Amino acid sequence: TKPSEVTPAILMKSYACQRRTPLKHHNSVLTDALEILALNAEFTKNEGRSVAFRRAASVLKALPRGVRTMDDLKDLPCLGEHSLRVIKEILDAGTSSEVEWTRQSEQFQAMKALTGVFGVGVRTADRWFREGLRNHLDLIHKSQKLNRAQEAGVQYYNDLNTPVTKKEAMVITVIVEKAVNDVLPGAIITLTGGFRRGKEVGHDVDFLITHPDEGAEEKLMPKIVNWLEDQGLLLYQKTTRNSYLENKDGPARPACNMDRFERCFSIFKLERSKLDSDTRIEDSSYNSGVTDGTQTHSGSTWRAVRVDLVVSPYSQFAFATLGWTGSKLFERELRRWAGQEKGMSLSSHALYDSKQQRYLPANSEEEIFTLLGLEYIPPSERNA
Ligand code: 8DG
Ligand code: MN
Ligand code: MN
Repeated sequence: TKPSEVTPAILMKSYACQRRTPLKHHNSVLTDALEILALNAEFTKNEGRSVAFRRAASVLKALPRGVRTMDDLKDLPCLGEHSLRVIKEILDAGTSSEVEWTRQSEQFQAMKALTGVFGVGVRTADRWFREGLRNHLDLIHKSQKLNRAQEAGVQYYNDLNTPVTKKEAMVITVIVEKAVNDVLPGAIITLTGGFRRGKEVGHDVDFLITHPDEGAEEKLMPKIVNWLEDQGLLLYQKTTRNSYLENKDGPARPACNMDRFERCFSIFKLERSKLDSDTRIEDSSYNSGVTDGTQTHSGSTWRAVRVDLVVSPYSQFAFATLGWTGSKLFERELRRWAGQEKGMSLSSHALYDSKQQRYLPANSEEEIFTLLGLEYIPPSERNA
């Protein structure tokens, strides 16, 4: 081989937050496979294994070209023995027997179907699976006892499993902006989550709300919820009040990535007439009425959409924005970087420096990256 034909080695940093990961990449056959195994590990409560597969997939997403031979993977971080074995099988044979077996397995399919119901987590799904339930219809037919969230999850199952389009997200943004500005003029509304990262579709629409006057945002959520409810825009909502206290909670990293902001997990009733006629989906599955007993309404004038609303004090807004933009792996890696490499602890509320024993304030995401000693990665490249 002439020197000019040698592909240059790729310098791949080992933390996802040190890398740029675009939405569209060149290795989706491989990453889809690894993410099936990650999901299955999650379903079987094997968190370590799940993260390992997700990190491996994420490295492949950051590659500038498609992997064709095992040689292309030389010197790449985060690729464990198991992931390499799966990749090799796919490169050699087109598919991985382990992935295909997993995909077909009764447990995987049932767990996927059951956790696909709003309000159902892995723990509940696992219990139901062991009780013989296999999908959302079994929840109705076997008259399973459900909480309020799960009731809504079953009722709006089809809509909630229909991806939310960017168009729909924009319509909901206009509604949320109107609601928030009506109850608190001067408030700032930011679209976060996958849509901020440039995704074309999402499973929900995420918003972060703040106000430049610190304190003005207190108890804001019930007012927003009342406004929305008065307009008949909410099919379901559960509001949780702010429980963050800097001194009480201390710098310790929370056990899970749940933060303590005032928040509302909701289901919006989105009028289809609010969408432009050219984007109207004429598909008959789109709210076409009762087909399997889960949707109680008929006709196609509206659909259910999951919306997450979060209210942050202005002083925590940069941290909240960074924390709610995702991706989930990117967030996880940011926290791991902060802890393991910087002796700091990062949350959606604050950054604490353990050496200096003080909080490091920041007014923008850029400042937080700088405080962490990281190159700034824009939202569209946080699709780790
Ligand atoms: P998607 O909705 O299109 O599927 O993707 P997403 O927007 O990236 O996922 P998401 O589940 O809506 O989560 C958005 C971000 O919010 C994610 O990076 C993690 C962050 N987040 C927190 N706290 C919490 C929390 O308590 N629950 C959830 N689900 N997400 C949280 O910072
Ligand atoms: Mn989202
Ligand atoms: Mn969300």
